[in-house]
Amino acid sequence: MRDLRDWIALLEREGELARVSVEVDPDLEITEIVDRTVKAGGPALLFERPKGSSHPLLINQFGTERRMCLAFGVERLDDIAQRLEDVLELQPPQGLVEKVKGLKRLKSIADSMPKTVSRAPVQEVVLTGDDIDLGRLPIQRCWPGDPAPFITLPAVITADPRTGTRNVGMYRMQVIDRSSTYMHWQIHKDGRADLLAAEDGRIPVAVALGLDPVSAYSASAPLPKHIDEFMLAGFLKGEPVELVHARTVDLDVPANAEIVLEGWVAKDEVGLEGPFGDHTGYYTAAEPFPVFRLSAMTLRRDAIYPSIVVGKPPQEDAWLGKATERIFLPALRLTVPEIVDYDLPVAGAFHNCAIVSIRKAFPGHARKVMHAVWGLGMLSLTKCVIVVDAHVDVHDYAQVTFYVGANVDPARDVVLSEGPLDHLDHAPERQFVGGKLGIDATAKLPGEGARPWPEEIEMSAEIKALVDSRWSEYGLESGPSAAAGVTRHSSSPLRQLLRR
Ligand SMILES: Cc1cc2nc3c(=O)[nH]c(=O)nc-3n(C[C@H](O)[C@H](O)[C@H](O)COP(=O)(O)O)c2cc1C
Ligand SMILES: [Mn+2]
Repeated sequence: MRDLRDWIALLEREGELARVSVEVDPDLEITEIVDRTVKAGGPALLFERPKGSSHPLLINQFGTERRMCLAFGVERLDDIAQRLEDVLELQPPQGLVEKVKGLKRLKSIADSMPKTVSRAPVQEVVLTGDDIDLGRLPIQRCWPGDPAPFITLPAVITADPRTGTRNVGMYRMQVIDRSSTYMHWQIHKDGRADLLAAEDGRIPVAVALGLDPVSAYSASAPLPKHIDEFMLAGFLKGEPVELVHARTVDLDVPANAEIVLEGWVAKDEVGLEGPFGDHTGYYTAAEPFPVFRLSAMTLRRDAIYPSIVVGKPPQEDAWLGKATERIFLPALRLTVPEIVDYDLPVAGAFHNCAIVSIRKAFPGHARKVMHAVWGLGMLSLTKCVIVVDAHVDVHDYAQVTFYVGANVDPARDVVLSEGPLDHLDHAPERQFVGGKLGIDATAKLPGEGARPWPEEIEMSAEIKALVDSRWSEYGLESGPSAAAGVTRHSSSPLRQLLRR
């Protein structure tokens, strides 16, 4: 998919899009409609007549697992991770066949690099000076306590002033007036680091709105600073992101975007951003953030404005987070190979809790993994880490609760540590730092100060096979697979809610 239009067409063909043709107010009204739609597992919504704007508004494009899979062209989100794993696990090839396979994989990386093009639909209309007007766009005010409209689904493009490396991040932007916004670069994020590295005190910034879904997702991906998020997008799409040079700043922008905002952010110009009804489920208090001053606004004549609402989970962003959880599993395993799987519960707003299963091999192993998680990229902000054994399904919260209850002696198996916390976490006494909780719910080894560990109850394979084969004789209603499925693969109510 090259652009948002290909994506909207696909959604429509798949029965995943509803058009709302009556006039609807981007001030709060859209939020309430979307909140109900997301919670009901409903379709993406294209508001054709947002009040006060001639541009349609697309929202809830990511709101279900099915749409997320359609966006990536996969059956299950785990299939995306498989492609990454193939590249990450690249070993020196043995025979000729292996060598050819290896070259193909390397080629898939080479083909991921963004390429520059000359045709740019996003520059059909170029507005500068007094013609710049954010008021043309149907920017939502999401929650009653928000003081202004916020741009919520942007891909914010900067370059590291020292190396020139591109960064793309999703950071909300509170509208100040027709040609300026705040830039919500949290303390741990790459965009802020680019600004801090500027020797002359300011950096050019470009904001792309309305991208193909994979490029839009990639702006939210927590890549290491020196990796360009558009390269990840190209790899995941299987075709490069097409870029064109911006009109008033020295940056490249997606040629097929719907809208691009160009401008500057300076270190010494800050103002009070917020409060904002946030993905934590609370209003984040007003805090100083830098101002983004527009030097140009370029767009397609009939540009479609993309938006998202965050709030008390689950909201649409749940599936952006789940995509990240799945896509980054191979990278996580590369550094901590004993990790089998992990789950970041949506209700834990992603940074509050991580459940990790490991192939436990030695005393203290669960503690090693907790500290690894607290030392890895954005996962380092995780407040609570629960470690379980390899056979436990980390996505089944009932199973996890069982082992947390049954296997844990709080006097021995709970680790209290300290470290950096998420920018938005309101609970710690001091912002940005506070406590960490580790719960070791693995079976304990003799070397870990446990009495002989009892055996878990499990029916023998022979009896299971016998009952399977005789099931129809018993005259019971549910089939053998259904009966067996209840114990082994039950999913948590939250996952079922998100699946609907
Ligand atoms: C819908 C949505 C809104 C977000 N808003 C912000 C934000 O306002 N500020 C921020 O620092 N991160 C925000 N994030 C998280 C960042 O996009 C994410 O941490 C990303 O990795 C940042 O890019 P970076 O690693 O290049 O800094 C948001 C994520 C999503 C999905
Ligand atoms: Mn980055």
